[in-house]
Amino acid sequence: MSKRNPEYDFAWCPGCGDFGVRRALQVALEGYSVEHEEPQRNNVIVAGIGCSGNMVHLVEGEQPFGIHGIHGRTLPIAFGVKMGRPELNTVVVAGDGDFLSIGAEHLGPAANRNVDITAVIMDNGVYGLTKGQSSPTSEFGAITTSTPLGKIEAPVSPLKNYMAMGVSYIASYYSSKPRVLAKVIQEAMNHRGFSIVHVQSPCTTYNDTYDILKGKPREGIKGLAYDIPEEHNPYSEAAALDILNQPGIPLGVIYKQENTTLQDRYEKLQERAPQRTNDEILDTYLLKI
Ligand SMILES: Cc1ncc(C[n+]2csc(CCOP(=O)(O)OP(=O)(O)O)c2C)c(N)n1
Ligand code: SF4
Ligand SMILES: [Mg+2]
Repeated sequence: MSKRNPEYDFAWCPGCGDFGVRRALQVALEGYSVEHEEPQRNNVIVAGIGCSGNMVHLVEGEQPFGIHGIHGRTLPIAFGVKMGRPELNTVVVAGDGDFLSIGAEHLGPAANRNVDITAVIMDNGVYGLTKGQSSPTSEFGAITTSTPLGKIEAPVSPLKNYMAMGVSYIASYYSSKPRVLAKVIQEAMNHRGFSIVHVQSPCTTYNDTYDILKGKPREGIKGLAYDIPEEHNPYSEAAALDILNQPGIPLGVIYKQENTTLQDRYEKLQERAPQRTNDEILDTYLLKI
């Protein structure tokens, strides 16, 4: 529980992957503030609803602004923040349920607009906060509280979906390596446009995937997670698609694309907009009979 927010009693279970993501996010926010010589309050965290969303109350140290919004609506809220205060570093934190189920409809528009927002997604393949229902990334056949006889849908492929929608920065990571994750999150914050850092963040209570991700090297069992080779060129769409078509969970930056942001285009539009006084604007609403 954050000392800064003693009125809240949010807590994560021991071993929850979200602790590692919190450490990484704190380091990235501090790093970003130092790099840009900005106060911490120029960072805004927009959180969804879920154990992952409780991040906004649990960040320690110097506090950024925080908005604990509505389930599935992190992107519209962050969009509003960015349009109103474009100078603020706006970061979404959400779970796989929040971002890929109820909130999925907002992904396409955000990618298409290339809104300058960074999303850090904590994927644990389950609805943790509501006690273990299946989520879009739960495996086919998964036995959960909402699928007692096994899930009958295939899991979605978040990284492939981001790519297909045109997200301009896509990274995939793992919560157990917070130092490396912090660097990726900071790079994503510096990316101009819509960036997503999709983090495997195991839920130790309802879906403990640590062994599946890491494997058991001593027993010769390989994990699903593997480092993207250093020679990978993230600016190549073909190379990114190649990685996405491999089995396993890639760790690293998969894709980057430099493009204008919605804010760039909006500023250009403002230059072309006719300058009017308030009276002239009001006048346009009057019925001329
Ligand atoms: C509109 C709305 N629908 C449903 C809920 C109930 N609800 C709260 S959190 C949650 C799912 C959380 O799963 P996820 O986003 O994966 O977060 P996690 O707890 O796993 O980090 C649901 C369905 C809600 N709060 N609001
Ligand atoms: S229920 Fe799962 S996701 Fe939620 S705090 Fe516990 S371990 Fe983490
Ligand atoms: Mg989840």
